[in-house]
Amino acid sequence: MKKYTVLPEKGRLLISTDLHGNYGDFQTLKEFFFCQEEPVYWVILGDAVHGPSREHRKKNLYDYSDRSWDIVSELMDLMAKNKNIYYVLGNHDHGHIGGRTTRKFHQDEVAYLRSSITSKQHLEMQYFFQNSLLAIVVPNGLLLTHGSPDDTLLNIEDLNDISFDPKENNNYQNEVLCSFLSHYGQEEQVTANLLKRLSQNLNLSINVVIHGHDRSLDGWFVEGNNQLCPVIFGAEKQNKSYVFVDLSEKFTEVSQLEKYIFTIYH
Ligand SMILES: [Mn+2]
Repeated sequence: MKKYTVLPEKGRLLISTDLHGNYGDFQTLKEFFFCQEEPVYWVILGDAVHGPSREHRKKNLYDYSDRSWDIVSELMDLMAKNKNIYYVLGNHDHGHIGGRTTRKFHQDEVAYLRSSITSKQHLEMQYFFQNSLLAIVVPNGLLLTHGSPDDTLLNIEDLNDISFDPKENNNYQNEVLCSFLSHYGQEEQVTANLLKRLSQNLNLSINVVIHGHDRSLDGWFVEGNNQLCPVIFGAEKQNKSYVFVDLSEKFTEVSQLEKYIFTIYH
């Protein structure tokens, strides 16, 4: 099944990362997206689900109620109507379709969410995650992923043979899956190796990884001079950030992206 796609070369692109059940942030992004002129695309880089428990809500950064299901349910509706919205799987999402369960806010976040919705809703959620992607290539020079992958992947076409169920994969496929879903910032040379290989595969010049999976109170950070992580979940409210770029502008280095990082609440 298709696990990556290549976006068009014209229009604009909104890139947002981890929501972790924060419906207010989702709503704000949605309003921004739907007031843009066409053509406009929206890539959501995973971990829509798993919000704070009651106990964690006492802490400032996590003062919102967990509306994981509402977000997934609405995304399913939006994506059925609008083919310009793309969802990339995160490691928290993966827990619902064969990946390892996560324990950030609950002992077993997968079991907790499953028990808080009906079995029909959970099946719909699993179907949604099963049909999500591992990576999106933007011809203007970007690779969009949840984690920041290492250079294990030998050919971008190999992504399409990977199953989200680790039991169906060989060791190489599981290493790639793990690196796309769960790895943090890479050394510059490791990311450069991966991007060089993918550029050759695709006959494009891909120079920067934009990923989620990590947090920063400041709202975004750069690693290895070729990776950018815009942060919503785990950023101070006034710093929560997304990226909004023109698909016709080429990006050869991460610093060119800085002027396209915007705060959600401005
Ligand atoms: Mn994650």
